Amino acid sequence: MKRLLITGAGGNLGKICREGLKGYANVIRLSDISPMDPAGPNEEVVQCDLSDRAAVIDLTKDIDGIIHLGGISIEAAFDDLLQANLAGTYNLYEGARQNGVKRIMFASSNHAIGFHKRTTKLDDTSEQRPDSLYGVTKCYGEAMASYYFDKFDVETVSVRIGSCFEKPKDRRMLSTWMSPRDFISLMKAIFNAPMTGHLVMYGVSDNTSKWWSNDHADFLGWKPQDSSEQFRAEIEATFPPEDRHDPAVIYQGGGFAAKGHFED
Ligand code: NAI
Ligand code: 15L
Repeated sequence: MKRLLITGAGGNLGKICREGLKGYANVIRLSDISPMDPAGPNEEVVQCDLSDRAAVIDLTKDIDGIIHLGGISIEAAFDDLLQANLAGTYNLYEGARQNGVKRIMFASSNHAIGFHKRTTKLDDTSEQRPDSLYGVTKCYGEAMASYYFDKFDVETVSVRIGSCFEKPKDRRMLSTWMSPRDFISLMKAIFNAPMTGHLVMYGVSDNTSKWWSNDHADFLGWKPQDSSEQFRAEIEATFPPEDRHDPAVIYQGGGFAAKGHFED
């Protein structure tokens, strides 16, 4: 990997990547709409709004691979999602096409499939069932990735990330948790793979309780090292047992599925 672009570099996963991928590429270009720490060795820092097409075309020049994390990461008003997640993702793919970028990691989300029940085991072929407008933007991103591969040969791994934080924050995350360490090893596996085409997979650690089977992890040769089990006793002592009639417990997307329309 010579030149890697990370969008959303100022956010939670962006900071994890900035630290965890130091030295992985000759140059890492870090971009966000918000100010970031100044560039260190082998880094470039470029503040850019993903909804500004001309700026994004410039941002993607002289780049081999992109980790696309930038955008709104929770449920939000449609007009905001429209700019950051819909226009932003289109602009990024156009930049990639025009500038010959070979491969993208698209940060999709479990909220693209969040209206499946927890009792249904999913795989990469399962139907998209978004649980929020935010989830709809992730389905759109996956479709954009598929289209840009089929028509223009820009490869993407769309990773339906579960919950990537230092540790699980509630009982649901015992199933959806992904450790930062596993996230970084997955980023390397994605860009080290000889070919990917467009593939969909789940970003989840080796938790005992999981709702997703992940054949494409094997294809990439990626094996998660961590498991949420180390946090189970603490989480179960902190949070009361779940009510199995609660929609936030029935559906994989949890609170995203249970909440009403954001703008009502
Ligand atoms: P975050 O909200 O901490 O980071 C997103 C970054 O994108 C922020 O720094 C924000 O300033 C930037 N951004 C927002 N609008 C922008 C725009 N118009 N132009 C440029 N930059 C913009 O989110 P986090 O947790 O780091 O997630 C990163 C990505 O991974 C997001 O796309 C999110 O949807 C996805 N994801 C994250 C999960 C997690 O567990 N952290 C789970 C599933 C998906
Ligand atoms: C996501 O897509 C969000 O970006 C993140 O903040 C968490 O809410 C995560 O899903 C989750 O489902 O835990």
